[in-house]
Amino acid sequence: MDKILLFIPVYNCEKQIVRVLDQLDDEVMKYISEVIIVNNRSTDNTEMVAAAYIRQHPSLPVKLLRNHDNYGLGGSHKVAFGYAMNNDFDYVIVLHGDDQGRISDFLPVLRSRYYKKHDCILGARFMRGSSLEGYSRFRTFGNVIYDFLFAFATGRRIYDLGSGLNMYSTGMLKDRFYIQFPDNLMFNYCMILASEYYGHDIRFYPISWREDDQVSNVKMASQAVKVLKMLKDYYMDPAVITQDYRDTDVDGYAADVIA
Ligand SMILES: Nc1nc2c(ncn2[C@@H]2O[C@H](COP(=O)(O)OP(=O)(O)O)[C@@H](O)[C@H]2O)c(=O)[nH]1
Ligand SMILES: [Mg+2]
Repeated sequence: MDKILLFIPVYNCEKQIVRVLDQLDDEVMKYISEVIIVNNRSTDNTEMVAAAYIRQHPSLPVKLLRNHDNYGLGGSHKVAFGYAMNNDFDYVIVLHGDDQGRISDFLPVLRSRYYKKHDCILGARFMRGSSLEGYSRFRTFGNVIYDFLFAFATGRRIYDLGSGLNMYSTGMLKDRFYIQFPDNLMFNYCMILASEYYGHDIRFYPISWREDDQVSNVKMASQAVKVLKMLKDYYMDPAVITQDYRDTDVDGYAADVIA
């Protein structure tokens, strides 16, 4: 049996976190050894709600972690990847805590052990077989264009730059190549570029994605420009991927287990 960690990043998800945890039924938990909710210093009641859920579901192997600082979404990935490796997990699944994705979309991947053949399986929102709810045509179109640009720069087909449902083998993460990647939402874009640079075997897998009561933190216009610059720099010289992309230095990505 593979030891699989489920990592749920949360930042101000008090309304959604219960719905996400309710997705963890017996069928899903057959494959998951442990769940960590990584609270990135939410300013709402996310932490209280998550802790109450844990108390009410003593048989569910869930821990609640609190980052020492607000590390951003990328920083929370670094916390979780570190946790997975320090605790001898073979794989880590990322599922965003704002209930936009469904972990059950990965059940076929888990049942067939498709994940074992590759370094990572990336949930894709813009692929044949994907389904989107509450996404405007404009937003979908923008994403498809960016997927295409990244495909051009990396010479690989790209169906999503960073959805909220992904699975990584810890073997691929071992040398911690990702540690100087951005701590914000651009973390995933670097992971895509890195897959070409380091030769990771990545596979996209179609998923469903919805937007109803979530607040997106992606500042579309300003991020779109930054991403283009990142891509251009990489295209000119792929070795830029080894640079430090962070605005502020963080030496340890640390978190305490609080429940
Ligand atoms: N925006 C943001 N999200 C964070 C942070 N830390 C963890 N997250 C989680 O990262 C996920 C993605 O963020 P979100 O703003 O929803 O991005 P989007 O879904 O791509 O529009 C959510 O589950 C957040 O709760 C953070 O510092 N900022
Ligand atoms: Mg979201």
